[in-house]
Amino acid sequence: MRAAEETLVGWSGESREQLQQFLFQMILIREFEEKVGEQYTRAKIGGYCHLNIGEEATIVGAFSAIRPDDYIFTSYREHGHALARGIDPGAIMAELYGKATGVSKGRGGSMHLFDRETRFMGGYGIVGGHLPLAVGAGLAIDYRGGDEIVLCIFGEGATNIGAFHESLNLAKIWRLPIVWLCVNNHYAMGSPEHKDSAAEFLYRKALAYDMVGERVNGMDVLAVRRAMLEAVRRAREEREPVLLEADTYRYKGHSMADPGRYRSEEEVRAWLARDPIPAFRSQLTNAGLLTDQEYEAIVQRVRTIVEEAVEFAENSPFPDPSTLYDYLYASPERQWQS
Ligand SMILES: Cc1ncc(C[n+]2csc(CCOP(=O)(O)OP(=O)(O)O)c2C)c(N)n1
Repeated sequence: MRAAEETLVGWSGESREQLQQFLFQMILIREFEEKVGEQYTRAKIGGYCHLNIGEEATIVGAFSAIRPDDYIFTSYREHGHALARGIDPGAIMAELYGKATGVSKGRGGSMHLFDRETRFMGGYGIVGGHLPLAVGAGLAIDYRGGDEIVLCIFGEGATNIGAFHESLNLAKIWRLPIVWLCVNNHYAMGSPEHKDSAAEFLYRKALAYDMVGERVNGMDVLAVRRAMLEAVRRAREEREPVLLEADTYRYKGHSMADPGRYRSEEEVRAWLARDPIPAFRSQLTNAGLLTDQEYEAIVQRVRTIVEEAVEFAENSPFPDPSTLYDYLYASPERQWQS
């Protein structure tokens, strides 16, 4: 089997089980998100809702390279990030439904998934707003003398926000253990990247802060994993923050409210031809690391998990109205009374 594994482009020692686990996670994200889209159109899920469909290889490759005690800060497009972190799909779906059993107790919704146990520090709706928070976490790690790292994920649109530049600057000055992962899906809502950014290659923005910047094929799970393993090593061992740009695509609109008409059919078709899931499946099959039966079993397992997640969300209660003011720093009730 070793010989077969060595025929796999980008292979760096992962076992057959681990490689199949990556495929499982990618399919889980795809099918979970497709179900979310379906339940949104049935009005089971409300509010803003952004899907990760197309970005699965970037997500799974990135999360495979970090430790359970590392911290994660991410944007509103984060259902797949939470799944790759190993958070219970039922609790994620319940959060999207606004149910009390959700990861954020039904108070956050799609954009604000949060799970302290897995150090998943959110889900943030303000573009680039979480980057300074990642600096704060990096500083806390440094202050305590820990060896965890922070993985901070954002879209390419966020690299044009002031907070991006301030955060990278501070991270470098203070030598904080942060991997900045820019998920470049080439559109910030309806704006193509070249209309928002003066720099053509976003990873080069790292140069302004004497930081290592690198671009990776975000449709190739093993390529992302390899680049991330090196970025994480640098951050953890050398206290060097790194900017990694993953070149990827979102197959759906910006959010559920966007039909995505600003992209040509040819462009979407060209990216669909690079769909990371069938590509990884055939890579594994050709290397003798996946049989058709094993593939079918993975798909079946995913479908059961997604169905169970929906069932759990459907059967869960909404938060009790009497708890409306729980978890707030200040109670509006008391302010009204005074
Ligand atoms: C500070 C701020 N400005 C504008 C918005 C509205 N907005 C929401 S998402 C988005 C696009 C961001 O694109 P990108 O950072 O590339 O991430 P993607 O949605 O592609 O994952 C914008 C402009 C916002 N949420 N916050």
